[in-house]
Amino acid sequence: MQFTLDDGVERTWTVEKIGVIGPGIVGMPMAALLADASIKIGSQKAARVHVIQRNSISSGWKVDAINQGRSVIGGIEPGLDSIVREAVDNNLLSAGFDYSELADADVVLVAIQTDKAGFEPDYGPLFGGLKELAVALQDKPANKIPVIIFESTLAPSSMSTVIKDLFHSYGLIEGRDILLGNSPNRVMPGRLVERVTVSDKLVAGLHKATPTLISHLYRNIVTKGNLFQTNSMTAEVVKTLENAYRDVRIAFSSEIAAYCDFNDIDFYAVREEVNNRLGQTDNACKDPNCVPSGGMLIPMIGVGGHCLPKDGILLQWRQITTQPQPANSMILNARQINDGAPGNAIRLMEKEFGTINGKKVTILGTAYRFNSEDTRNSPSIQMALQLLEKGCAVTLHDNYVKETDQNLLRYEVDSIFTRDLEKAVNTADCLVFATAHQEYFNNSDFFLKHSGGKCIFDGCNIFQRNLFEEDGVAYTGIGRGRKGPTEEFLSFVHQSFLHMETGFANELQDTVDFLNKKYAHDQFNEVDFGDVQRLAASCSTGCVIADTGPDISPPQYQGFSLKLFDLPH
Ligand code: SAJ
Repeated sequence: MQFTLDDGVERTWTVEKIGVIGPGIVGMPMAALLADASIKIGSQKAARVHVIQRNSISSGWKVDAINQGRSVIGGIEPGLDSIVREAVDNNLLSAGFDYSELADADVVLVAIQTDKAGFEPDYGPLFGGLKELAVALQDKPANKIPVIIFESTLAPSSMSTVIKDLFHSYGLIEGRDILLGNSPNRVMPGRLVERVTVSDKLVAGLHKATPTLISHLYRNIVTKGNLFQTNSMTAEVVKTLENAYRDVRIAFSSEIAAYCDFNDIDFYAVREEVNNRLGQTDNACKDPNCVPSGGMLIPMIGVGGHCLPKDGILLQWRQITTQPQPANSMILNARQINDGAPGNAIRLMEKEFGTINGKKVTILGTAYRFNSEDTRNSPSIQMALQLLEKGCAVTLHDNYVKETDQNLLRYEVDSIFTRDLEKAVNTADCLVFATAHQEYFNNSDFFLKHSGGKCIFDGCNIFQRNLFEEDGVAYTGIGRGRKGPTEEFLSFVHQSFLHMETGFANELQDTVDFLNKKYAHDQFNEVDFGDVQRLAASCSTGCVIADTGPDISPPQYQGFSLKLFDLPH
């Protein structure tokens, strides 16, 4: 494949060595799939993939594991173990600690976790890795222009400012010595291989040649999804808004469910009907392992994981830190609402079952998502801490999570954690289903058998009310009211959702205008709102961005309107 940069020289693209920095839930499947695909670009030899891992106490073991042909990701990950084994057996995949191995790489994928610190991105670990990469690339062969692809989530404008500047400070000039690109991951624990293979993916860069090169490479592994080419800042905006909008839609549903629970209305009937009216439906009301993608999402005991709690902040970082007054933001409101969810779940339990103080409570599911070992920002841990404060004897159960899990240790809940289901259930007065692991919903008979005298709180839409109530067991859960909704209420929820869609679009348009004014350094790098709508719609978990509209008062129903809309004007 030929490509041309600003010097006008026509070059042939050759890919014989691919580096992948950070074998986590993003880097591990990407490395394995790229190696397994035996990619030949500009050479007769299949490209070899070399993974770089920091030599830390918690993760250094991954190097040996990969070199022995083992995936380093726990939980149920269909396909991943065998792909890693085959790629290592075929001598196409290896791992090590030494960044100098990447000096002659043609492509480097960066899959180091990014985070937020207050209202700013926390690029500590990312920059640690990039500095070592930059040092290694100072010894690159003169004729090579490595393409550095960020799979990591970046706050909008990062690529054209802090990241470009970092490489520049090591004498590596974008568009001359290196090409900076991004293809933000859309992975999902439990479906890592499937997501890369079938999902649409954004491929972007600062130079217009870069997305074409990345597409050419990724076409080998994204075999059933589309690759959408764009500029870096658009990809940064789309990536962060997808999760920010998910967070907003969960907050929306959480407020509606709280109203329903207070008034004994069946939230799931409301959700089905309103999503029908919106034309944004899914199967998640009935299937606890269906990833919700309809308009209204499903409120649970909180919003965990690494991405949703931070990406709204990353999206608005530049505005928040530039403007003197507090930001006028639905995205920030949603954060507060969702952070309050574990406490709301406890209040709902107490409303139904009476005071919980001093009781023995077992939380089933410690990972933040089903069938996974991932405990990052897990609401189960937050709920456990709040229950401990109320004097409860708390047990956390999870068969996927390791006893040495870093978050169990960090929050000092390792001593109340067990993988023994029978023990966890038998000792409890109250069972809280927090994560819809298959192990739980395939075992309803076990829970029925052991639920005598206990109360059951369904915090993750795992069971239907009648399953337990028919056996006389005290059961409640988020959104499990008994009455069907009135037409007036349905219409209010529908109108409120439309109000939220427009409000979110208006907020996003402001962000796009702000970013363009300050950070789009040429026409190629400008963000177009229509493009953002089009690219967000390619997210497989549903991300319909409405058109902007007039700023009008929020709908009300018998004096109730959503806190999500309480924006200072
Ligand atoms: N949640 C709800 N209700 C819902 C959906 C989710 O309460 O209806 C909660 C979950 O229980 C969990 C949290 O939100 O605690 C996050 O779960 P998630 O399934 O929305 O997303 P993640 O964090 O596992 O992965 C997201 C994914 N984004 C989307 O689905 C839009 C994934 O595609 C991204 O690759 C990933 O973030 C990432 O790395 O950014």
